[in-house]
Amino acid sequence: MSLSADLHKRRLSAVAKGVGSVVNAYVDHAGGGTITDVDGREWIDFASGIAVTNVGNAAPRVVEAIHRQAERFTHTCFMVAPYESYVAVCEQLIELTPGTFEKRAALFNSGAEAVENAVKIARHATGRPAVVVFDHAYHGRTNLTMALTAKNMPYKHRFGPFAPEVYRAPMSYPLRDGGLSGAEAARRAIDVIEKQVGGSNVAAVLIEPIQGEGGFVVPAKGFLPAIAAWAKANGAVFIADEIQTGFARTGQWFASEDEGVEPDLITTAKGMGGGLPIAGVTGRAELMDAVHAGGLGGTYGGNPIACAAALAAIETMRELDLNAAARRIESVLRPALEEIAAGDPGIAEVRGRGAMIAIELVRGDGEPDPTRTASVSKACHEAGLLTLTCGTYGNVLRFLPPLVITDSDLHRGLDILRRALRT
Ligand code: PLZ
Repeated sequence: MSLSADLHKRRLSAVAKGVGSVVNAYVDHAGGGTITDVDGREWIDFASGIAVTNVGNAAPRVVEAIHRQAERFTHTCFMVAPYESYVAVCEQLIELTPGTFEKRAALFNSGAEAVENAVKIARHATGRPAVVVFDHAYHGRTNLTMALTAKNMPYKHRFGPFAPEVYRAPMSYPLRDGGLSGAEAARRAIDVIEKQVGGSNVAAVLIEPIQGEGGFVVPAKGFLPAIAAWAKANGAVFIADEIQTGFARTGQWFASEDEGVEPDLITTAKGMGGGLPIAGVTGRAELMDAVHAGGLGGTYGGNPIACAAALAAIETMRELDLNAAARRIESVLRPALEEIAAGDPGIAEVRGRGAMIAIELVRGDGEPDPTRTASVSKACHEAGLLTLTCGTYGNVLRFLPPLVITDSDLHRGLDILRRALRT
């Protein structure tokens, strides 16, 4: 029996079944753009641990920073005895997020926790209850964020009742909304918000600038600015969930920048920590500082080792210019995928931005094809390419390579994908 098979057997009698894994191979080590399992099998990594290892796995600066910090102290709790690196991460968030207005930041452990806190802050600052989210949205698995997330299986099924005062508006999804322009799609969403919620009840409008789990849905140009403008005009907080899109993933520090949108609050996690759990809420000082002292926090939020890793990850992004790297990855992946799509009627669209690119698979009648998507993904895994699926209909194959991946690994990955699509 292989070592992975052995570990898998142990897992089945120790780990709860509700926790899934994409592959049943157990990792021994990973670096840059590859992952090697305990049997010595190597995968080209087009997943980045779901858009986390933007700086690569075990990135040298991150590893060194973790070592150094672990020797000084591992934990004091920022709410008990504060330390510099927490402040420094907040300074970086303030500097890197769009908007030149006065900002503040606060640190948490996970994306869901950041989203929860952004909603808490928006409600507190506005004194209003309602939160508007969109079709296909993904914001997490905690009780409030399950309510914010759209898809039932596997995220919400039988886990209710969910938090109240969450309202869903239609998303701009050009492939599936008849090609509405951004302005038209925004009009449609705003109509729902105004008629079904009422502008003056809305604490926050929360949106992923490019949807992640929901299918790498890129809204039509003009949609995000129109929704942000509506929020502003109605005294609602515009929150961009950049947990998946942030930190150089799309070729800019944040995807909101693409259309010059300046969110009131931005949630971040994943890529910011270079692999360690850390998350943030960053935004307008008057909103962030509206909350009473002691109103935000948690035992581990902004843990010193995670802060050290985040500072090193951000430094790596700057020094290696990973925004440019993400654009270079797009320049390799997009034309190759478009060429593949041109010869494959089952691929309805190639979309995304930077190193966040996907293909949406459909059947002959144009309906979503989750079956083929799952089998292509599985064929990729068997041939040594780690890919992920996503989408409300499970018919989107997404590519999220680490931004330090080499061109040769990108091409090797594309070759595996081509073969997997043909079989
Ligand atoms: N907001 C936009 O993408 C996490 C979740 C995978 P956490 N996405 C991956 C899964 O099946 O659990 C995500 C996201 C966006 C929020 C989150 C939540 O971040 O760190 O997983 O809590």
